[in-house]
Amino acid sequence: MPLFRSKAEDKVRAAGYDPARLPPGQYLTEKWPVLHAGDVPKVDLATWDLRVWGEVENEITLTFEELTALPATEVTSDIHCVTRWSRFDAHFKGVHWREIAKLVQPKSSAHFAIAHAEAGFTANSPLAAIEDENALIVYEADGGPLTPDHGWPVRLFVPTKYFWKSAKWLRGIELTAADKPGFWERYGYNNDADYWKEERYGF
Ligand SMILES: Nc1nc2c(c(=O)[nH]1)N[C@H]1C(S)=C(S)[C@@H](COP(=O)(O)O)O[C@H]1N2
Ligand SMILES: [Mo]
Repeated sequence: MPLFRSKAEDKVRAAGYDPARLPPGQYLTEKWPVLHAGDVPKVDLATWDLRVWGEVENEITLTFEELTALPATEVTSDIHCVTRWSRFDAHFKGVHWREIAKLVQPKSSAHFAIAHAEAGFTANSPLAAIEDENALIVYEADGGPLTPDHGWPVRLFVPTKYFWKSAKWLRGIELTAADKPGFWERYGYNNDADYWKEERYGF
């Protein structure tokens, strides 16, 4: 799609960004679209917790207070959705995996991170993808708490993959030895989801 590509790149240039930041088949949007299956869950912070379990030495369950008391990290990174919109310089604040890893001590057999969200939603990534410098367990976006639509109180951000791997309404992270395709992956989305390779659908 050379014509689409050049128009999309022109828009990126006009917005003052380097067009090399736009993965193939994507276009830049200034908005932050809302996308998910099902309804926005009603979450009660008083009973909310985040469990980390599986191939770890110590399983943990953190309350929202305990999570937000851990050292915070701020990340500015680009979002690329499989439906072709990209949003540049999204700003997230939250807890980096390294802080969680100190508490749970992943075993050497831990190769995959399965994000578990409200209503049974799951999303799988290699553990390396959530160890990425810019990956984050997010509780603030663009300078304020997440909105319910975008995953309040806590969502995941997996910067190296299409955005469907970034589970909203996160409730747990399970470390596994073997991969376990998540909700969208079972629906036909590509398991690897590398936006530079346009791994959108199928295998
Ligand atoms: N819990 C949950 N998280 C989810 C989804 C979902 O259906 N349920 N959809 C994913 C998809 S397909 C996308 S594109 C992003 C959209 O996030 P946003 O609405 O904040 O833009 O959330 C991802 N996280
Ligand atoms: Mo999506």
